[in-house]
Amino acid sequence: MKRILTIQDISCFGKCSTTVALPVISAMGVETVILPTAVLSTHTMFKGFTVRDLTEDLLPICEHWKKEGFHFDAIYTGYLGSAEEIEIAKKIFDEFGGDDTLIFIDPVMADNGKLYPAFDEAYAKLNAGLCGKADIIVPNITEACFMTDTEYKEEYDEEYVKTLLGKLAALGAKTVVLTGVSLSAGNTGVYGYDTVNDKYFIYQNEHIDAAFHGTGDIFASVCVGALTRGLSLDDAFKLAADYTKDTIRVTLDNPEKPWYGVDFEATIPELVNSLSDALK
Ligand code: PXL
Repeated sequence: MKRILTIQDISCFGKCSTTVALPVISAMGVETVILPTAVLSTHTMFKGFTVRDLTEDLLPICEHWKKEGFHFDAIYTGYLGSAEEIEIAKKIFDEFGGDDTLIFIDPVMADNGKLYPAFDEAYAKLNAGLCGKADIIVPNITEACFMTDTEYKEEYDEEYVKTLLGKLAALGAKTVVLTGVSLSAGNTGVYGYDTVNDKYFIYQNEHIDAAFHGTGDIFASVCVGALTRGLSLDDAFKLAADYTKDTIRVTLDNPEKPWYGVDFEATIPELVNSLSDALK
């Protein structure tokens, strides 16, 4: 069985980061090892959350793993709480990375033109440095703008997207993928650039006009799970985009409308079926 290490926080309540990655990647038939960067009572979109920072535990945990000789087929980082944790993530890539370990980074820090409460522009630049070490990065347009000093636009054309992809590629990652890219009214999806094969790829599906927290984490978890199972970039991004969209649709049908996270638990069987079809 393949094995992914995911490095991100545990938000005890709120369905995001580790509490999404662990069940989703496990359901995709991949062993999921977690390295929690912090424990929060909820994610940071709630008011008054508590945080227990785990920065000083990260390297000792990894040293133990190194002694045990553990190997990871992929390392997936999401929300990292601080500049120091970005530096530690780099060390972990150096220790456990290699030709047979996919480094997948979702530089979680911003959305809708704004940084999340815990972050500033200096943090965004450090994240850009981390992204340079990746095989694949999956920022949204806001994150890409903060990392590349580009003006954020709500309305844009394909030229703007390609320019952003070029600037992201210049950071050093092998494949750069922008998420939440809408190229026509009513549609949204991904637009990627594979620098190794000098190839663009696009996948668009229906845009559902609703904002739920944690959808980026769902999307990234499915991508890294699918790539680790051996799907192509095109197939992995299609699976992730479709699953995320279907999960938002199902969540909208929930009369409780849980804004803090989507009902991915209800759509996991569909994910498992779609993955096994894609693997045929
Ligand atoms: O979903 C991304 C995320 C992960 N972890 C924490 C967050 C957020 C987004 O706000 O606050 C703690």
